Amino acid sequence: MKYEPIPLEFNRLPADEMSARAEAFRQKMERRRSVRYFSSDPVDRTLVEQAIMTAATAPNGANRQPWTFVAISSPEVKRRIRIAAEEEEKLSYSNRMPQEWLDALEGLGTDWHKEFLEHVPWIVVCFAQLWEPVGERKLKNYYVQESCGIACGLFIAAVHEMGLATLTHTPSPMGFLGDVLERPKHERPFMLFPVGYPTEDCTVPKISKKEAGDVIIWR
Ligand code: IYR
Repeated sequence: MKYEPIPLEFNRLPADEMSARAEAFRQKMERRRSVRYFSSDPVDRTLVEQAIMTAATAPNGANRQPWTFVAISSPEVKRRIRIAAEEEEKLSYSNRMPQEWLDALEGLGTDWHKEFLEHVPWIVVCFAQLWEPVGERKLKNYYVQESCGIACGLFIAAVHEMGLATLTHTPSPMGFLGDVLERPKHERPFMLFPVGYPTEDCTVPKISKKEAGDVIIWR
């Protein structure tokens, strides 16, 4: 595939505006929190579409865009997802997760209960396309994990920017999502996002993020 080169639309900004935008965006992203208590207040479908289509701008391997996003508002489907996710999580928390992992999560207060999957107005599931069927052939995709990871990061930022909340939820194993959502064999569930408003009395753990000195090495 040969793509025609076209001029890049790029405007250099004045230095002071660059600093101001960098600071403002960082402050905005620092206010993002993973939310586990969602209101059932409705959220317009167009907002969900905007967040997904922002995700779909992600840089990705060979521009194959190896993702499908399933956006769920059906109460019946949300209920099926909750039941299946809680079944898996119950087994994980009681049998499958080693003590070291349980210890790492202890302070965050998570457990197998996932009521939010039923209460929240939307669940969005990102599926990763490992390959694409082209007639009889399987066309391999590249850097699928990285591509979907970047897309999901942009999705999270978009949801935050529009004034909604989400959570990266990866019930493990999550093969049931392919069955419940009737996805084809070449798509694997990658990440699940409840999307909505936090409840009025929503709390979040008082965690902190690493300082620049602990994150960056300059050379
Ligand atoms: N998937 C489980 C466990 C879990 C694992 C990690 I790593 C977290 O940061 C949080 C939860 C659950 O959703 O409860």
